[in-house]
Amino acid sequence: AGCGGKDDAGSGKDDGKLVLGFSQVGAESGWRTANTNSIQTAAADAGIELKFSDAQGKQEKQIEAIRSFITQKVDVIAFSPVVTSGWDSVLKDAKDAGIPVILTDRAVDSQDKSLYKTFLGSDFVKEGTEAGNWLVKQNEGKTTPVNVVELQGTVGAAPAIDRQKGFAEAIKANPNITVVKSQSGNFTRAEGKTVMEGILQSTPKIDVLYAHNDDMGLGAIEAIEAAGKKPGKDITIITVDAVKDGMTALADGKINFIVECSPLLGPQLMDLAKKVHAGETVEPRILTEETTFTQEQAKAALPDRKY
Ligand code: GZL
Repeated sequence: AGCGGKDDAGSGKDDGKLVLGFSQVGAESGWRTANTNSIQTAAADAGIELKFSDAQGKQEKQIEAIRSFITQKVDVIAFSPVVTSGWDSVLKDAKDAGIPVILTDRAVDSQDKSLYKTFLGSDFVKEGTEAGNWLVKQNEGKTTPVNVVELQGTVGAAPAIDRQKGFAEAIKANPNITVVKSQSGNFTRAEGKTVMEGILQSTPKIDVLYAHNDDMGLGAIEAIEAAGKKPGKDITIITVDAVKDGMTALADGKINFIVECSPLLGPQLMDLAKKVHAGETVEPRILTEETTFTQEQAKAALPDRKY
């Protein structure tokens, strides 16, 4: 032990760079890959040292990563919470350690808003509403029943909870539109396919598929085609995200409408990390810009899509 001089080793600031610890959900979808790329590229561009952890979809691994960032005394912690609940304890530890926390992409249900400085991400209820409104418009004036199958995202995740809520509210405008089956496909292509295979066996009349992300929709398309039905024609398909594979299927007529959810949060996250590290006040809620796409709009937009 030295003569009590300041120990810089644990400060994580070996070259004066801002050190950001980021805990990512996993690598479950095309959206997540694009989100990770955006964060890693933006950190490099901003001269920020990024400590990046992939939790493979497990909350306990995210909590472990956040605790490790606290031990390493990083300057700022950011994360995309895989599910909404169970974060208060570890966020309190970060607060007690004087490390500011930024939420990106998904929300937490903590009542104590002092546990994080800001939440940067989409309005998932609005995304669900956009999907529902489009379907209502497509069925304006019709009185025939419209049976909807819903592939939900990860159970307990903010986008799954809110996209279901927004959609259910919007389709109340036409009582002939009903969700006859709703099941989680965990935001992955593989599970979207297996869950849709089961639903195709058990549900006689399916008019519409509403999938909470492109990846589950693309998996479901494989099951629909294997069952001898035409996706986009026999079954109208609505998804959320607008990643390249989804937009390609939309342009090809296998999907009918996509609500965009932008994964490109990296640059804004780095600006926010610098601001909170400097002790500046930031907006508590920062909404990402996003739109919707029809088949024609997808054809026009595809050449310029970044992800
Ligand atoms: C939404 C994000 C969701 C995407 C999915 O912001 O949390 O998780 O919609 C991803 O593709 O898996």
